[in-house]
Amino acid sequence: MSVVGFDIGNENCVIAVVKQRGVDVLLNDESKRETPAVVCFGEKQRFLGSAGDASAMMNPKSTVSQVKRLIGRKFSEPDVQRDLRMLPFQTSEAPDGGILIHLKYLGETHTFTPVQVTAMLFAHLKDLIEKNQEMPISDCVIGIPSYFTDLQRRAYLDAATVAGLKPLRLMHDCTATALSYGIYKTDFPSSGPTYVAFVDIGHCDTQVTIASFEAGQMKILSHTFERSLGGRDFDEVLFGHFAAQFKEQYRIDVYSNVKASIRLRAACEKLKKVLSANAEAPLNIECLMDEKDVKGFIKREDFETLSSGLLERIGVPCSTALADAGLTAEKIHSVELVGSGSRIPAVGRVLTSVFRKEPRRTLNASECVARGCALQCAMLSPVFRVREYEVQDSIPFSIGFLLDEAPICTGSNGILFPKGQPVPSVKVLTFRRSSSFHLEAFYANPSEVPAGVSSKISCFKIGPFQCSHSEKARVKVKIQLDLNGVVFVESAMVIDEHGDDSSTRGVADSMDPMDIDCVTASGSSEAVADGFQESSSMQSKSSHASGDGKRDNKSTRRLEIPVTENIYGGMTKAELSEAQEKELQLGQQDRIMEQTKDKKNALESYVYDMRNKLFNTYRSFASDEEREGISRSLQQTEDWLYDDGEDETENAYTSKLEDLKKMVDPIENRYKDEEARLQASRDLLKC
Ligand code: ATP
Ligand code: K
Ligand code: MG
Repeated sequence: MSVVGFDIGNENCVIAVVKQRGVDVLLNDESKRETPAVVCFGEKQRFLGSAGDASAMMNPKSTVSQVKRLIGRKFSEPDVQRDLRMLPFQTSEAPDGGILIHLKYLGETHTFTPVQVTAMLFAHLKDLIEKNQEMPISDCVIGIPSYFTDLQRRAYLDAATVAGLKPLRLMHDCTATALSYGIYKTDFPSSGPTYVAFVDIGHCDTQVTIASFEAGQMKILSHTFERSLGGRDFDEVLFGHFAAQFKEQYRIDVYSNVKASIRLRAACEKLKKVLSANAEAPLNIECLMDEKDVKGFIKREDFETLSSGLLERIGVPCSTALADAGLTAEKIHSVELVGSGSRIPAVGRVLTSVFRKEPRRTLNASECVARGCALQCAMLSPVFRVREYEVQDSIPFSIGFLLDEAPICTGSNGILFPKGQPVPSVKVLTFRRSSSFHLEAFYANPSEVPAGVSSKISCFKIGPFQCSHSEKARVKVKIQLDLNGVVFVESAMVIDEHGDDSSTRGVADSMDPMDIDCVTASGSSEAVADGFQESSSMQSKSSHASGDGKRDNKSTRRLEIPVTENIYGGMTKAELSEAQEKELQLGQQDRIMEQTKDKKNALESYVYDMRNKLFNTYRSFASDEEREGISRSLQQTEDWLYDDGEDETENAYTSKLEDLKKMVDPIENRYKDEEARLQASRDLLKC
């Protein structure tokens, strides 16, 4: 059984696998440690990962990249619209407000959701691992940005499920990074916590996290982000610069030409990378547009001037992360810079000025997220034993609840899980109600969530139920913010009390006009109660705190009542299994095509191989007639391969091969018999 960590980036995916001796990053088919996050839909099959990237240019409109930008989001969000303008494939608004991707595949127009395309990437990575490890895998931990909304988290889980994976947890990218930093480090001072800032600059986003480390444990103090600021924005600066220059110099408008803009964008990304190591760099593209070759050149300092606005913006989430953690820059022991977008030298200068110390690059910038996820997976998996290490993560958004459309009475604006709340957490609310009611989860503070995100998360109908002994029943509702950072009503029950509860009820009613008895919180210890790890003392503590369980009076009966959830924009169970079915079909189609290619190659090499042998090794074992006949058939097969047989079924190639073999086998056998005879006589002589 393998345990696996995935980092699905906007540009690159990394797979880490835990082995007996540590964590390994898995190589893909091209022996690379990073696999492009690209799915290309061809005439006959899909091309995934590296193969997708290789076919992208031939088929730009049917190539999907940066799907992570789209998953779990609304088509109408201005940010989404901006991203879509840069992406060459066609999209439209789904009935639920989400995004649909339309493209040509198998010669027809097909429609896929971002969840489906993400599932394809997951399935591809799963395939790579299974081939490498020679066994099936399902348990995994997946890195996600801390700013992912509830819907995006659910969408990621759905995508993993469609691909046949079983995510043990979604883990914030920087928490995974912090884990891969902290768990190996044994020299933290015992005098108090060590504060470390992690800054991850990816292709599209920037995330900052401040973590506190002590021996055997780490705790996240703050997560901040700039969702739309990453390496790609630096490419765009160069792109804009050269597009304008070429317009003047060569009279070409790359914006008007899909292929030309894709090529210029790719060239600018390369140029940016060259500038990370060199003071200046050239840009040459042959036949970019209108049969014109273009040439350009830029100095690193000019690039930095052009990107000064972007560089400044990187400082913002850094300062906020300090403020949210309640720390000054002086308190930060070190700053760790990760994500390949951070390789731009000027980024280091910005961080130095915010944190008053030079950032370090202790971790492997492109692999630390996947490695941390793999470690977490090993910690959660019963199969592995990992050193005791406590990871306490938190969410960056305040989540509130509405009771039949009015904020529940918790002291502040209906907030049940404030920003910074540890994940996982459980809260138990007690309501006095006479009939079924609705609880609605919402983001309580619009300024915390990324711009354009709807505040509505999900709605839960509690009931129906009957109250037998009083006109209002006590209903206990258990609400989870789980390990994935997803919020939901876990269960609800009616507490049926016999006898003298009227006085307590009176008190509760008068204290609480919303008919809510109590709000009881428990931190990450609840997860222990829910069976993730050891520690039974915490379990009894939390059940005591929630006043739940056996402690109650003998005369109290509890009755579980139905909870119906409505996730705004999520997939239904039926849609999920339909997507699973579809993914299996697509995978099957790809496999058939791969096998067909293999069979065609086998036939082709047989033709060449036999032609060679027929006139050399086998020469004296065939009659002239036989040789001529076979030679003719080989030629006919070769001609067929380049003509009608260019694009045939697996069966067609197999049967052609069998036909040839029928002619050649007798000769091959004569040769083998003779070889055996010679060997036998050699052995005889030896004795
Ligand atoms: P995200 O985190 O946004 O989902 P990702 O994890 O795929 O994306 P990374 O692989 O961390 O992103 O970083 C990719 C970005 O890093 C790209 O924009 C790429 O151009 C940039 N990059 C890679 N190498 C260098 C370099 N040497 N100098 C500058 N930028 C680089
Ligand atoms: K990555
Ligand atoms: Mg990343």
